[in-house]
Amino acid sequence: MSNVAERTNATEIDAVVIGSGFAGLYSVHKLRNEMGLSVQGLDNAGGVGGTWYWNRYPGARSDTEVNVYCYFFDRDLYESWEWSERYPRHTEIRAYLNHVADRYDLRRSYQFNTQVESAVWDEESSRWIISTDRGQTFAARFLIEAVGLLSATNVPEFKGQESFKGQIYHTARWPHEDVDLSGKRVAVIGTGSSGIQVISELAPVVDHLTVFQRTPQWVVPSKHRPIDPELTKRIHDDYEGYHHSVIHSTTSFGFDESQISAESVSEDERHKRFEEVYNDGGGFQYMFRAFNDVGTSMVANKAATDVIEKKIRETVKDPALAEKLIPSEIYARRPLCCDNYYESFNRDNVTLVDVKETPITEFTENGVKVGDTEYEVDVIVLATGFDAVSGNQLRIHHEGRDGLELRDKWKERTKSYLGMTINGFPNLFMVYGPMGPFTNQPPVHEFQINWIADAIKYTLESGAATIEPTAEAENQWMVTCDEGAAATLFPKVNSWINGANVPGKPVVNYFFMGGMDAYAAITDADKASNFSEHFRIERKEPAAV
Ligand code: NA7
Repeated sequence: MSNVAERTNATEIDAVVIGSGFAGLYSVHKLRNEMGLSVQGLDNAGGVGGTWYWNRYPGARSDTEVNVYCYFFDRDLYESWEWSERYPRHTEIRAYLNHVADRYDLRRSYQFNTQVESAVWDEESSRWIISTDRGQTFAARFLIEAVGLLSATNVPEFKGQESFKGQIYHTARWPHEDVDLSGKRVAVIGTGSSGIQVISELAPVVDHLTVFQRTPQWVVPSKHRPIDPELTKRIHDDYEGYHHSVIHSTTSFGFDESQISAESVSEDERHKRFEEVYNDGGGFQYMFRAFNDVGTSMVANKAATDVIEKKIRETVKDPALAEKLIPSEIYARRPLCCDNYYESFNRDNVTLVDVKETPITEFTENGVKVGDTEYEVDVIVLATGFDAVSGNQLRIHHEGRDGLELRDKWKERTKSYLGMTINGFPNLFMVYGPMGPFTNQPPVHEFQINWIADAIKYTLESGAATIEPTAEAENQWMVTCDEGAAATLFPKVNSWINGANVPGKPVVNYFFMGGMDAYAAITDADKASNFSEHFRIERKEPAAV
């Protein structure tokens, strides 16, 4: 038995991958099938899917068009899988990810229902010692954390929660068995992406829906429709070119981003263009396809919200209700889209309760109390979101070099280099970790995993023990990210994007907002220089294990 195995009673492995969503599955495929490494995948879910394993609430679907909400690494996979809808439901996304797991025989590398409890760096052997809630220990040269940007749930504590006699469901921990809500009185707390989808889906089904809204958000329709055959043909005719255009864009959402600023055109033209894109549907499209300065210019931003405001007033029949649904903040959260959202509030069986001024006081035996008013319900749906970006990483105890704890390192700021590597945490790679690009995820996961694979390959081929970003590189990256974010309007509004949705979490910048194209250039340059500029590569042989 080797030294490290003897000391730690661990199973030795080249790499541990945490997570089996889009990022985890491709990581296992890349490292095991393409690079020939031994890989152990771990996930606390009961099967593959990542966030889609858990998000099964009524109406749950991707609001990214499916032609870019999938893998690109295998053209045959891309072309042979037939999606049925432009914005796929959670069931279809899970079916796709299960198909991928089968097609590349990935399941045999995974152990599900397994929570990683800790990852501790062992200096002597240059290994990560990874412990699970099942009492297992792995000693891995490389640790890949594909734990999800939006996966760790944010569950507020409401006074009296335990006294409520009905059921309480969080959207991102929805039961696997069918939950029949027809004929029920249902409360929905939260009006973000998940809330608006669940509200629109449940309104026609339930007996009564009471929506508890703290902050209204700008919602445009998704204009759900079948996949455009023209677009499919265009992609098939120039697959490589299309993929290249996705990576070398700002947001990687696969549509033509505008090159024109709203400020440069007349008010009439602005209005006309926003109407046009609004009528075609899609939140990211509305923010990035109409003009290129909605996220940076107050003039453009106001022009964008003027059109949505007008639509809300046209749609919602009761003017007082429309007023309550119109946000007072600028358009600088993650943009939302959903069909029939505002229409739902015209229904007799839907009530909107504003909990901005008077927050929810408590849950009672029979429902939800706000001030002196009690709303009696059978079921409460918490659409209260996620401890985003860093939440899942911080739920694992990490100890890097010299006993440095990640929770301490990230107490004030979640620091990283490129959103993939952390100073003091050698051979640890995150997919879409903090300070990564603010984009559509699946194609960017693939891009990052390819980069990570190259970094691992370089480390192995050069006979090195470890690769780790320098403190200077990390600090400089933080400055780059912060300067980029400061040039946008996003820091002006509180949401999960800046950590403001979780009490006690640092309200800071968590993203590189300079666009995917720029990010690709920066990461490619590191690769081209053999990681020489921003990384410390220890060229000693790892200690005998
Ligand atoms: P979000 O977008 O974080 O939305 C959570 C919602 O829950 C939001 O409306 C919150 O209001 C509301 N909330 C949270 N806590 C409370 C309390 N205590 N009382 C009342 N209302 C509350 O999460 P989603 O799941 O909808 O979407 C997250 C991302 O997942 C989404 O952007 C996609 O990328 C996928 P607030 O705005 O904080 O006032």
